[in-house]
Formats: sequence, C-alpha cells, structure tokens
Amino acid sequence: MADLLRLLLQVAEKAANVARVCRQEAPLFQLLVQEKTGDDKNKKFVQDFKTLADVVIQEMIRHDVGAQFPEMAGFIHGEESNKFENGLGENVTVTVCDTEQQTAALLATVLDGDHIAAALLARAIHQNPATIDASTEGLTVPLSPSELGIWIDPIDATSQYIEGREEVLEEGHLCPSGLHCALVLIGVYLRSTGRPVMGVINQPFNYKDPTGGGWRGKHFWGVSCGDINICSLSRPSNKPERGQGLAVVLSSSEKQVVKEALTSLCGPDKLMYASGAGYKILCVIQGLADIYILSEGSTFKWDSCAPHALLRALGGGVVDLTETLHSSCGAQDHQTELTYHQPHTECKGADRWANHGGLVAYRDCSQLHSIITALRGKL
Ligand code: 2IP
Ligand code: CA
Ligand code: CA
Repeated sequence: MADLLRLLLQVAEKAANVARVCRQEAPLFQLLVQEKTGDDKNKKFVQDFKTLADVVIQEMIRHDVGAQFPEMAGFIHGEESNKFENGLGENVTVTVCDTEQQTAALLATVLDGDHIAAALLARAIHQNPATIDASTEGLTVPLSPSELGIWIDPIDATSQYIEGREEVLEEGHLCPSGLHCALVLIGVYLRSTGRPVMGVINQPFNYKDPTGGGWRGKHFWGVSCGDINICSLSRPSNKPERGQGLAVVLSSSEKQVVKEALTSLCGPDKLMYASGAGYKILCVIQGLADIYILSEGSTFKWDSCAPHALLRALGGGVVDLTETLHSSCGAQDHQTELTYHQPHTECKGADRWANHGGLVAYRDCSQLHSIITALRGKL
C-alpha cells in the first residue's frame, strides 16, 4: 500500500494549496476574514464560507482517494458533512466534479453567485501539485484497500487558520498559536481492529519565504503495521539540555487540577500550552514535548487518527486517559490505545466519534506510566 501513502501525500499537499489559496487570493481572503457583523444573511454566508473551505478540502480528498481505490470509497470519513444550505436557503451538496468548470459552477451556488471566488477555489482543487518526494521507494506495506478506512480533518485548528497570526518559529520550540498550528490530517485505520496504520500530516504554513514568495508547507508521514514501523521523522533523542522532568503540552483550557498535578511532576517551565489537537500531537512526534494530555472528550477520531499512526511508528501511541487511569495493567499493554472503527452508538452527530475519555499522546511508555501514576486519584 505504498501507492496509497504516495497518493495521500499528494492529496494532502493539494489540500494545503487550497488552504493557502483561501488566504492568498483577495476575493477568497475577504470572505474568510469578514467580520461577523451585518444582517443575518451575511453572517450565515460568512460562516458558510469558512465551513466551505473545510468541506471542499475533505470532498477533494474523498474524490481522489475513491477514484484510485474504489474499495475504500464507502470508508472515507471526515469531520464535515457535504450537505450545505446557502444564504438563500437552498440545499446544495458539495462534490468535486469531473471538470474544473463544473466544480466552479457548483461552488458558485454555495457562494451566492460569487463566480470569481468559485473559479479560484475550483482551480486549486483541480490542479495537481508538484510530486512529493517522500523517500517511499522500496517501501512495501502488506495491507489491502478493502481492509482500510480513512479519517480526514481537512483543517485542524480552524480558529488559528482564520485568525491567521504569523509567528516566527524558534528552533526547538513549539508555537503556542498562529498559522503554524493549522494542519491537514489524513489517518488510515484497519476496519477489523480500528488500529491506526498510516498517517499523513501536512502543515500548510510551515515557512514563509522572506523574499515574498509566500508560505511553504511541510509534510510528515508514518506507517505502523506488524513489523513495519517507519516514520518520516526519526525518533527524537531525549534532550539532555531539558534536564530532568517531562515536558508536557496541554490545551490552554485544561482543568486546573490537571495543571496542578503536572506542575509537581514536571516543574512549571515544563508545562506548555498550544492550540490545535493535531498540532499538540505533532509536538510530541517532533520531540518538542514528551506528552500531550487532554482530560476532556473534546477531540474526535479525525483529530487523532493520523498523528496517532506516526506516534505508533515511533514506538509511542495515544491512549484513552479515563480507561488508562482505571485499568489494572495501567499503560503496560495496548488495551487502552484509541481505536477508530466503532462509534458511540448512544450518542448523536459528531459525538458518536468523540474521544470521550480524553487522551494521552506519548513517545515513551515509561513516561506515559509516570504521568498516569501522577494523575491517578486526582481526576
Ligand atoms: C479542534 C482544534 C482545537 C482543539 C479541539 C479540536 O478542531 O484542534 O484547537 O482544541 O480539540 O477539536 P484545543 O486547541 O483547545 O486543543 P477544529 O479546529 O478542526 O474544530
Ligand atoms: Ca479538528
Ligand atoms: Ca477541522
């Protein structure tokens, strides 16, 4: 399935292009950042456009993967629904059509007849990006498309994407907020067990060309299946300059009791905060943090599937926090790793696919164990 990996890298790069185009092209950018003032119709329209960027990316990925791997077509899920009600109250289903012109015509119906914006979006959707050099030659993955399903988060950290703050990255440090936190996430799982087996992460706004050439992205991938564990990044060494103690990244909205329990374990300067569930897991993958803990059920399968596969390829993983706290074997076996194939049937809508018990993302089992021991009885 190395050809699936190459396709996902390609389509994630196309998704990143769409995300960049929406910020670079004036007619689209104006829609993205318009103030939510004015009459209700206008408010609804602006909201629609923000969602439309996400929906368009997701449908494009679904279209391209389904075309090359028809066996997967019914198993490509994502955060968004492609059913849309436009500002005029008409229902439109957003799909990627056979030609750029047809897609532009369809998008114009969602964009209340804005043909310029629709044409720009359609061009980005139908344009093939430069081939991604992923050094995947010689890689064989013993999986067949009929065994696999996909989770897509077309843009994670949407609020950071829309706000669009440009932060300067410091080598070796994570970025608490801003455009860097926005990611395209595509995760592949085994339909039978729900285990994540392949992940592609594209960071559309990784580096801004100082000579005015615009933003460039960066991609990351991993495969973890049986004996095959390969990641585009090598396992980060435990940084000696950090001294003792774990470096933990949290959501700024994390509970006080968790922050307090961790301060005594890590020391105050080892607690960091960042936006974006995907970005926080990427920080653990890159070694910018050792652990990401979330005590709430505020992430979903599409947030964690892709980065989870990369962490598994590096020897780590993502566990359900509540289950791990209550498990007698703690984190020693893989019983509490998140899985991706079964909905919470008692819930409705997006909640069916929430990671209800919270999560812990880790590279190193012994560090996971220390964290669980520190939090036991406190939550
Ligand atoms: C969000 C996004 C948020 C995150 C939340 C996700 O996804 O990643 O940033 O909250 O859990 O569901 P936080 O930043 O507090 O971790 P989206 O942007 O796709 O809605
Ligand atoms: Ca998300
Ligand atoms: Ca999203």
